[in-house]
Amino acid sequence: MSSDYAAFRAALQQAKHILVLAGAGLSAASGIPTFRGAGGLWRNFDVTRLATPEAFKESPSRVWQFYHYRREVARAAKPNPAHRAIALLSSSAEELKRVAPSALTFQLITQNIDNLSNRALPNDAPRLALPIEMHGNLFRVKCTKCGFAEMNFESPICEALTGTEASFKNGEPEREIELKYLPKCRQCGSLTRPGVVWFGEEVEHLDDIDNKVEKQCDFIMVVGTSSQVMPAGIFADIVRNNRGKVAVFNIELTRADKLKDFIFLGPCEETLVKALDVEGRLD
Ligand code: BV8
Ligand code: ZN
Repeated sequence: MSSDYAAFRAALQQAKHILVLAGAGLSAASGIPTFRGAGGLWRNFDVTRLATPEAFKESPSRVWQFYHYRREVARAAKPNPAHRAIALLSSSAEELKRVAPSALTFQLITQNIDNLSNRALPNDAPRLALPIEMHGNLFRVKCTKCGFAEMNFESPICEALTGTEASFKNGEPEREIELKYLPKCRQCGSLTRPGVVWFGEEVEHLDDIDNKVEKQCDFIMVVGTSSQVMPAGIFADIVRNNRGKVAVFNIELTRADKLKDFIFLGPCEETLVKALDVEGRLD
């Protein structure tokens, strides 16, 4: 196991199919609270009362207030240098060639729903540069009846949610919002839900991810994730079992890190930028 940047870069020169698996730590420097670390989101809120289909069924009002709060936090946040380093290699063939001359593919798979990796991309980025958002996106809404889904960046997404983020910020008792005032489907008028993957729901793009992780990847960077949530938590092990290289970028050691080839302990907004040798190249 090494934390030697030169050795990392030398190994990256040989890589053909590169994956980045990102978690909440990628967005920490942008002010988005992580889940399990100090001040973590789940520490303050009971995940089962908020991020499950049962929670939404029991109280769509409470769950919508939770996601409205997180939409507003994400909207006010900005991509940080780690988002921009990944976006650069995802969208610029020459930048990718410079650090990984043998690379045929470079793909971000993110567990984050904050939309910051999309915002870090240049406006004219090719479709292939887009991240695989395996847990969905805060700014997507999905109809509970007809399945219609679309991106919705309105702030607030509906009048009744105005100012409710304060109750999450200051721990005030949440409001009880009547169903008829919650966000509605533009197509059929039924109740919509946040377009995210809740616990107990299947993650998105699983076939594509399985193919990339199982059959192709020979080099994975695991950035800012505690690797506690499945199935994302086992991708690095799969790549390792297929004799691929694994590099971890985290501020602390997580489970089974000893299996990894490279560990860079520190804030990924610094370590990842240095490892990918893109300092000074992020506009
Ligand atoms: C599924 C969207 C099956 C919503 C999320 C037992 C009981 C019940 C269920 C299970 C169980 N065991 C396993 C499961 C399955 C469950 C699961 O894994 N549970 C865990 C908690 C045990 N998984 C699921 O339910 C998944 N679905 O299994 O479906 C199925 C199959 C077929 C058909 C139907 C169903 C779905 C999981 C998706 C859940 N949705 N998010 C929302 O966000 O509200 S998960 C949520 O956790 C976020 O997406 C988050 O990204 C993700 C993972 O957490 P991390 O990203 O790792 O964040 P964390 O805070 O933990 O760690 C941050 C890390 O960053 C830390 O290590 C920290 O040190 C580091 N860091 C901090 N700052 C920095 C940094 N690193 C570098 N630089 C920094 N600056
Ligand atoms: Zn509908």
